[in-house]
Amino acid sequence: MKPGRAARLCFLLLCLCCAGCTGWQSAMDPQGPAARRLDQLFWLFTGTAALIWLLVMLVLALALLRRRMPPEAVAEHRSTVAVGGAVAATVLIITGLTFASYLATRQDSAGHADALVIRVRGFQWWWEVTYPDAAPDHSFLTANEIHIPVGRPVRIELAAADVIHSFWVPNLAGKQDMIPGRDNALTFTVQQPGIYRGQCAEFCGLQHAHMALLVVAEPPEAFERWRAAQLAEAQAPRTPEAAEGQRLLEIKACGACHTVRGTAAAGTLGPDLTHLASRQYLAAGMLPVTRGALAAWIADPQTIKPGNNMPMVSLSADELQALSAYLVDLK
Ligand code: HEC
Ligand SMILES: [Cu+2]
Repeated sequence: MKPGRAARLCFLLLCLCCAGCTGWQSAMDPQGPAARRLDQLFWLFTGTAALIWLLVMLVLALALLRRRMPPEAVAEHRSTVAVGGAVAATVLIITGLTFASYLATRQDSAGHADALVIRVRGFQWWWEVTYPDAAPDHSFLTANEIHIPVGRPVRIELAAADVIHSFWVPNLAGKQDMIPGRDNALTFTVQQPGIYRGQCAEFCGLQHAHMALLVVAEPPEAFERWRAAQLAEAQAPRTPEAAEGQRLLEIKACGACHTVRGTAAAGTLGPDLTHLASRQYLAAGMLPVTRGALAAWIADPQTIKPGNNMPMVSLSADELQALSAYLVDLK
């Protein structure tokens, strides 16, 4: 290996270790029973494999030390016993590990009577999040950021709009694929309030690496406040500039792809923008939600996230200012 490549490999390993230890998007820092079961499974597999490796090395070393062969008959008898024993041990160990992984993951797709149901649909390259409710005026849509109450099971129903994606929030649960035409689900409970980062885990095209999401786990009261705020229609413009922004959003192409509840914009090809500014990031983790970032994104989404499905809409500088003034107020 060339020294440059070795250095890069070391750097990568170091980064992985840091990410693992700090717990930022790490399966090694479980924050709920589902993730903890997987973490234990990981150590069970690693421990078993390490033990077997040590054992094999030991036997190999012994064999190398005792080079001189015993008489033929004895050797044959011994090796039959050894091979038979090794086969039996292999079958036992593999059966045990298979059973352990069944136990660890069987509850991931189980239903819970009191689970909070959230629907997540993968798009190239963002996440549509629906909070369904029996009363239609109590269900709402958002994108890329999922709020959940701590201590209550959450059932995420997964679907895909275009290609196969995979929902993965390493600190909270295992991966689950999102497959067009097939309904998958993932159930987990989070015990610690916090913000957990997730990532699409199935290569889904050009911007797969920029398809992140956040899970915000908060105390039940904070979650209910958030839900009530999301249910409301969009904040009405407070300045003439913002009012102009709303008008532009409705008459330009934006409204054909985006919904802002309470306005004429009702498209469904892009993220719902009704409470855009209540979220932390734009474009699935790419930019923070600030007025500057909004203007940059709208002015040229294809330079920031090449190949994504939002086209550049031709706008004057004033129009761009008005749109960003309007959007940054959609709390
Ligand atoms: C052809 C459909 C289409 C049109 C037209 C369109 N967008 Fe988008 N927009 C998208 C898609 C798709 C995304 C998600 C991109 C991604 O993250 O990969 C997006 C993302 C966004 C976001 C980030 C939202 C988030 O939660 O991450 C904003 C803000 C936005 N668009 C505003 C606008 C504005 C303003 C206009 C009009 C000038 C507009 N869009 C026109 C499809 C469109
Ligand atoms: Cu992907």
